[in-house]
Parts: sequence; structure tokens; C-alpha cells
Amino acid sequence: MEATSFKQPATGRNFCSTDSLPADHLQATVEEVLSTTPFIDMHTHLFSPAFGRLGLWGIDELLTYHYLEAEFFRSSEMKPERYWTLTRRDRADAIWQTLFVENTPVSEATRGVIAVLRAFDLPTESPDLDEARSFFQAQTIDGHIRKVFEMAGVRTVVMTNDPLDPEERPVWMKGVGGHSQFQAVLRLDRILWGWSNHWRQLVAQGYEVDESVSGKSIAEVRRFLAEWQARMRPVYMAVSLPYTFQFPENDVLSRLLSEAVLPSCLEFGLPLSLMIGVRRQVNPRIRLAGDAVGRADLIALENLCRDHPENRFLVSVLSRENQHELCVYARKFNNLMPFGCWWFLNNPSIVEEITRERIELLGTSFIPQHSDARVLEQVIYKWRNTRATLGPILAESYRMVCRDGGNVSRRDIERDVNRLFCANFARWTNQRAD
Ligand code: RAT
Ligand code: ZN
Repeated sequence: MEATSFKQPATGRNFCSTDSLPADHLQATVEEVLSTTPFIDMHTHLFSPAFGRLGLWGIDELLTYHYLEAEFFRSSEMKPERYWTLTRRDRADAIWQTLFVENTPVSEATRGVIAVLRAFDLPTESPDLDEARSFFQAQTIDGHIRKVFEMAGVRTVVMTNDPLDPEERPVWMKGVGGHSQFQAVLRLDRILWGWSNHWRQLVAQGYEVDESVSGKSIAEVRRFLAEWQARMRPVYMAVSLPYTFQFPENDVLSRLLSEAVLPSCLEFGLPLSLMIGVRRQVNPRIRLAGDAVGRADLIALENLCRDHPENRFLVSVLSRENQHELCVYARKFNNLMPFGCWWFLNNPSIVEEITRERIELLGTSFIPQHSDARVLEQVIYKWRNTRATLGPILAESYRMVCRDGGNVSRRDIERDVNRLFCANFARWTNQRAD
């Protein structure tokens, strides 16, 4: 039988310039571009210095990160109830002893602490934390933030700002000056899925709302959003939703979303970020570490994107099982921007799988990662790990372009890295990309 002869694709196609790179230079060029491009970190829990003690940094905060607390309870006999009676310093000592002295820190979150210590030339095998503590105590916050961002290769970080947070609200009410490296986000968890526990807070602040969202409630929530939009100047609005989220439904959440939040987003030209898939407090004994994950029904997202075509959605889903569907929906709806590998997904093996899938289905029209950092210095290891995982994936994608007969230049790589880690977000939030 005659062998099938495949027609070779025409060679020599240039995407940006004629300076195509030889295949064996691709990896090194990708790594260099990744390491020299400062990224936008589009979702963190960090705060600018104006928020004072809300901004977490230093070794005790690094060690008591809730990702590490979850791991600590697996390797220690200490009961959570006892752990919560300790001071932060004693908790940090207990975690150091258990996860770093008595065990090898091979998990993603423990390796992160090692990488941060190493980045500051601090001992990684010491039986105590004395030297690390002295080092961090000697830093002043403004200079330390600048240095950390430089080490992490990030130019801007996006905060998570909850107007109903009792500690955060007074800072905003006093007036917060803008900071060139921190952007605000209007986070709506308490108002949306937490309405029944929080509507009274709005009443106390002078808004005419009620539990069933009747009468003037919708107009008043819009007034609340408008006032906070003016106060915070957020780059987007955001909510984390449980894996059970459905839309539309005959419930308060759906009404608030479709009649207040989405119209306000349109009015202010802001995208809405949806982080879907948390299964809250499966183990309340371990507090913040006690949330888990559930597979979501993304038909809710389909309905949102289709029924609100003028709104733009930034979307991250927590379940590994939802990732492929998210990509498929992004192919159907160009008002949907997938972002990040969040929380339990932020491990090299899973980031690799998800990012390959996204590139294969979406090209460069997505945002590969955010850090979700809660403690300042975490951006150092989280972004280092992202670059290390992304390098081989991007290089392999370019090798495949070349194998198919295309050319890839350094300018192509620069454009793509900038698009993935800055321009997609900047465009979505109406900001300049450079
Ligand atoms: O990753 C985390 O730290 C989670 O606890 C959540 O805060 C999540 O990132 C969120 O923003 O809801
Ligand atoms: Zn987060």
C-alpha cells in the first residue's frame, strides 16, 4: 500500500521579525525573557504600607501561613485547640521544629520557606529562628517591599480589599494615598455569598437594605459599590464562590450579582473576578486551613458569560477537574479570561498540566498565574517557581512551532511573555500594558 505522503507546511513564516532563533536557543531565550520581564501579580492578599499591621511579612508570618499549618497538623501530635493558644512566635517555632527540623521540607509550601531564607542568605538548617528573626526585625517596610518585589520580578501587586472587613474599613475611611506598586480590588464575599450575615452592617452604615433584598436594597447596594469604587479606585471587583455556586437561581446571591454587581461593573468599566470551587470549613478546628475543594458546575459560568456579554470576567477554578471545561468556555466566550493556578493547584506538576492545556487551547490569551501571597516574601518563591515551571513549557511550545515550519524570534517571545503576565491583565482592566 502506498504510504500516505504528508505535505510539509511552507517554511520561513515570520511572526514578528526575521530574526528567527535556532531551536537550541529557544529554551535559554525563554528563560532569559522570563527572568527579565517584571510581572503584574494580579491577585494577592498583600497590603501597601498604609495598611500597617494588616500587611504581613517576616519569618513568623511565613511559617504560620495556613498552607503550612495544614501540613503541620499532619506531622505533629499537637491538637489544633492547643496550637491556637500559642503566640505567633511559638506557633512559628513549633512549625519550624516539626516541618523543617524533624522532617525534610519537600512540599511546595515548605520549600518556599527554604527558598526565601536562602534568598536572604539566612540559615536553612538552624535549630532555631534567631538569625532569621533578627534579620527581618532590622528591615524597614518601604525599602524591604521594594527589594522583595525586585527579587521576585514583580512590578505591581494587586491587593484584596474588603470594605466590610472591620480592620481594613477604618484605614480606607481615614483615606489611603495611592501606592505606585499596589492596586486595590473591591472584594465582595461578605456582600454576595455572605449577605445574610452582613446586610445589617450596611444598614449600620446608612444604607436602606433588608435581608430579602427588597424595596430599595438593590439601588442601595449600587450606591454602596459606587462609593467604594470612588474610595478604593479598584482595578476589578472580586468574589470567591463555593463549588455549589449556580447562576441564575431564585436567590439573593443571583439577584445581587445580576442586578447590582454586574451593572456596577459595567458602569465603572471594571471586570468581575470569580474564584469558584472552595468547599468551606470542612474542618473548622484548623480555621483558615480548614477549607477544601469541590468540583463546580460551570454551567453557571456559561450562563453568566452568555447572558452578560458586555461584562468581562476573570475566572479561576479551584478543582483540577474543572480546568478543561474552563478552557473550553474561554474558547466560546471572549469576555472570559482564565487566570492562575490557585491554592491546591499551585504545585509544579499541576501548574504544568494546566498551563500546557491552556496554551494548547487558548494560545496566549490567558493569565497563567497569580501568587495569592499572604506574606510579602512569598512572592519571591512563588514567582521563581512559576518562572521555572513556565520556561520549559513555553520553550516546548516554540519548538513545536518550529517543527511545524514556523519561526520564532526573540521579539515574539518577549511579546508573548508580556502578554501572558502583563498585557492580558492590563487590557482587561483598561490599563496600559507597558
Ligand atoms: O489561597 C488562599 O490563601 C486561600 O485561602 C484564599 O484566600 C483564596 O486565595 C481567596 O482569595 O479566596
Ligand atoms: Zn486569594
